[in-house]
Amino acid sequence: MLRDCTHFYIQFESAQDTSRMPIVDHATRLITCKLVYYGPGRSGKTTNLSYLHSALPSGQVGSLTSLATRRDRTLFFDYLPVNLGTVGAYRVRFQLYTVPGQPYYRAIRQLVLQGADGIAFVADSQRHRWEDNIESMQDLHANLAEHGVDARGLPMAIQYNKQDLPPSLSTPVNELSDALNFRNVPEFAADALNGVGVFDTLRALGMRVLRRLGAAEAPGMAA
Ligand SMILES: Nc1nc2c(ncn2[C@@H]2O[C@H](COP(=O)(O)OP(=O)(O)O)[C@@H](O)[C@H]2O)c(=O)[nH]1
Ligand SMILES: [Mg+2]
Repeated sequence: MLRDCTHFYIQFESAQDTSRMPIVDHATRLITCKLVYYGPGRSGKTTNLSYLHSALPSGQVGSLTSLATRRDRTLFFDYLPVNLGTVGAYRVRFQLYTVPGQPYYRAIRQLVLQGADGIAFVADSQRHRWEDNIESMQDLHANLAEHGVDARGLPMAIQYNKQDLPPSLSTPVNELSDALNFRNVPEFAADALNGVGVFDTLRALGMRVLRRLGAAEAPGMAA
């Protein structure tokens, strides 16, 4: 996973806008990036983290922490730390968070979003969730704006989850893309329950975040 990162070298000095940059600890040679899985309630954000937790070797992944409300199983957020290789002499750790998608948890989404280095937007491909996806994308942009963050500068990947469902129940990727991917960011069809598209989404987002950190492709090496 993210073995490609070795194809990058880092120019820390060139990093701009340090307020939102991943944490680079030169003493321990560790880069820590915060990635937030965003999207409407029940789109499959927790399922992404669960899959990563079960599929990655224990040396690469920590425990999956979930904070749930008492009355129902709605999650406040999930947290999963993942170590995915090295960039040059630096180890890279991604801290993955999910937000609760339900509209009334806006304050929690605001908190979880704080300091995010990248966003994985998990859309629910089920036809009846069309409006919820669009509302959640608008909510994301509004919440980022409240943090003073211009969404256009923030690395993002979009995942069209539940594409395993039959066409009668799910919207095709191209239609979802037209409605949601106006920034033309990396996008992936997914069936997170079975892991399809899960690593692709994380890898694409991770690469974007590391690039933004000041990483540049080493001459002559493929991305
Ligand atoms: N068919 C199908 N169901 C999924 C997929 N991903 C998640 N689900 C189901 O969707 C529901 C909500 O998933 P969850 O990860 O809890 O959503 P969250 O609210 O975004 O964290 C659960 O019942 C999952 O089993 C998928 O790719 N395909
Ligand atoms: Mg969840």
